Amino acid sequence: MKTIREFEERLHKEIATGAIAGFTHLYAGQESIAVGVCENLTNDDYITSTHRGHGHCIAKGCDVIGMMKELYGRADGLCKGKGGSMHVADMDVGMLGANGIVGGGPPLATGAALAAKLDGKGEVAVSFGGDGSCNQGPVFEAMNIAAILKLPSIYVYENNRYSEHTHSSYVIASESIASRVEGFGIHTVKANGFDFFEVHEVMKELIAKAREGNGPCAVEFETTRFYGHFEGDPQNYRAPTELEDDRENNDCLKIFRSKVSEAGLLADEDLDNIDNEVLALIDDAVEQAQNSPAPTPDDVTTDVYVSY
Ligand SMILES: Cc1ncc(C[n+]2csc(CCOP(=O)(O)OP(=O)(O)O)c2C)c(N)n1
Ligand SMILES: [Mg+2]
Repeated sequence: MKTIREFEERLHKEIATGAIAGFTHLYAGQESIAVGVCENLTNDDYITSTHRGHGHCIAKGCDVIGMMKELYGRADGLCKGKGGSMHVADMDVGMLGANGIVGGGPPLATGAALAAKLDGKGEVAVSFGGDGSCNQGPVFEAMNIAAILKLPSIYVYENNRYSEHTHSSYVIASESIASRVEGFGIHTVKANGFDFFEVHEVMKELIAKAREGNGPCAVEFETTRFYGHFEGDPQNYRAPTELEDDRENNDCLKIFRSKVSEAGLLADEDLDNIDNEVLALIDDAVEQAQNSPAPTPDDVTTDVYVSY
């Protein structure tokens, strides 16, 4: 969670210098969801992600330095600098891709779940999606076929209140996302996404059920994003104290720290050591990314088609 937070906090600064090209959507504030989900998965399980995908990639095990290089568009980035923020992928760890198409992930995860079912080894596929993506038609088609075929797919909704600049209460025509998904006969849970332990427990049960062949399930997590929809968004659609309040009371890292400290699971010193290790890793990632080579003009025509 701390690695994701620092990756994003650092990007917030580096993007402002103009060093990173393209559109970037930061995941800070939502870390407990990516990590609480992916801690229950192995490299053989699949995830699909969104335009706000850095957290999902890191939680699934993508190399952080390779990711930073990718965002800088470098030739030795995780996708050779050809993907950038919205298209980070790493098949070796089951990360099937961040995705610029809102609602693009659930159909891909459903396909991966079909492959997993045919494989018969108990793998599952998880799609991450925002509140806005629940209004996309392909999402419903995917859920319907997953329910019909009893696929091991899990649809995770991160309801961070906004789709771009529009509040979810204004555009979601049902009591909740969860109640809508239930319409497909899919077992659905609503949970607190600010608390890593709650996310982890809820997902542990849902993923185990999917692995055992009980068909798809879904979960709607309440969460918040600490930055704008995209970097540069002035966020004048949010209430004046909303962000301060979230940083004070709904920060999943603060909640994690206070829970593990109160339970005597980790000492302050251990947590500080993790923080320092993460800061050093992110410093190293930025330095390496800044000093890595850019792709050459010849690289433009490679990786365009799959070679057989
Ligand atoms: C099919 C499609 N429609 C519209 C967009 C433009 N768009 C990009 S992000 C976004 C909002 C998505 O909101 P949500 O799903 O809640 O995710 P969040 O940004 O909150 O993480 C929209 C409408 C898009 N990328 N793809
Ligand atoms: Mg949203």
